[in-house]
Amino acid sequence: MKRDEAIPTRRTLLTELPGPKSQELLTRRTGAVAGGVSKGFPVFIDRASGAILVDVDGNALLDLGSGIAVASIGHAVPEVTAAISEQAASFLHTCFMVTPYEGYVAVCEALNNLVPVTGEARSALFNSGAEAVENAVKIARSATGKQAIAVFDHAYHGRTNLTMALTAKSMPYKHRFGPFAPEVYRAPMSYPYRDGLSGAEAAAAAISVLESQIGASNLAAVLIEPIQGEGGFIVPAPGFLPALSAWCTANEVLFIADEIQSGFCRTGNWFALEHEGVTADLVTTAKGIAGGMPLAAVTGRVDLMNAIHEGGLGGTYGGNPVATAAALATISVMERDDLAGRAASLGKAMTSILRTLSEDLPGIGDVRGRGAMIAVELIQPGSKEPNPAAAKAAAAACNAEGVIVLTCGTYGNVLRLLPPLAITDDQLHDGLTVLGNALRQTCG
Ligand code: PLZ
Repeated sequence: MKRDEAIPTRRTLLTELPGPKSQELLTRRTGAVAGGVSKGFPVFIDRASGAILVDVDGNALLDLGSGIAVASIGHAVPEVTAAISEQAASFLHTCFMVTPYEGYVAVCEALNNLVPVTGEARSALFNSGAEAVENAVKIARSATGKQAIAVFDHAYHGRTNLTMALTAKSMPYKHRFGPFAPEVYRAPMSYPYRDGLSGAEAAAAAISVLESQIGASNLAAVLIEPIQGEGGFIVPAPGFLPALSAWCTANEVLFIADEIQSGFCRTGNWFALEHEGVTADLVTTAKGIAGGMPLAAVTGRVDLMNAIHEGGLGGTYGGNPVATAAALATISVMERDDLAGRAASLGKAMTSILRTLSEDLPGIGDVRGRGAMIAVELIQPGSKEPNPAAAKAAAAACNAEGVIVLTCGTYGNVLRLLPPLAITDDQLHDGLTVLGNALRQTCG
């Protein structure tokens, strides 16, 4: 496809998937790329716009994954690509720690206004989600003088050594990669579909583990995804997050929210914590923040962020000028187009179609999520036994039709939808029709 040819707005397949050019590239990939990197769906992408990805064979695919919740404002948004080009033409890098520039400061100002932190906030910028989580833990330990960190069942916080310890699932993230960082403890997560507990009951169970197995005087912070992402789009029962955060405050334990997947308009609010009126001492963000450029942040209480000795936080590339320019453009598009509102209405449409479908399909155990972060959990009919084979088959059936959907979950039995918030109503309905057919074939 020529560069100047318009990208279609509808899903259009010209070949079987993957097509011949993608297959050639797959062969090259096998000869060049480490086998440990996930293969996903091997269609090689040439260009993209909005919610459409065009592959090297000219197939127009519908993206319901946003590169794992990154391209939330849509692919190749002109305001963002223009900001990137302009910054690239000015300068690419100085290292903020060596000679600073305005973009870094402006992103921190925006974050301090937007992120639900308790009281006045300060921010620091990094490259990846895992790096932000590592830094939040460093800040919490240094500011409190305590070492233990509590995380939850089904949690995902990254793949570096400390964040592997924080992540719950062994295969594929931790398998054979130990030993892991010490002073990490795991508490039960509120998982309404599986534990049947109210938010207050689930919080009491978690708090009892924190008190008996760690003790507040040893516990620097409780780290939690307000809606778990990789773990299965688990939305805790109402009241769970407020009860945990209240216990943290009462016991001088920091409450850290990992909003890396749930943040930046994804759930129908700027941040998922807002659904329960909770604020946090420290919040990690990444993914949707910069429209596709690698950028991450820790935003937190000014007294905590400023408790760290000068030089204690940083890195060569953190808050790179091009990434910060992209973030500022991304945030202004989110504000201008009320993408949080759009996420809420996409969520209503997805939930109502999937709930209707689940009435006919006993293999759908649960439909859940908030805003444009919606999932179906697949089970063996008549039980709650996870059915990962059905999730894999349904995702493969969608992929074969040119609709990108992702799976997740501790048991691998959850199909998740993370469409770009720029998706049109027609595109969403097309994607849900394909998904509905796939689910009918695989979990009837
Ligand atoms: N915290 C809540 O969702 C990244 C991981 C995909 P990085 N999730 C996608 C994979 O298989 O590696 C994530 C997250 C939450 C932290 C992270 C880590 O963010 O930018 O991938 O390091």
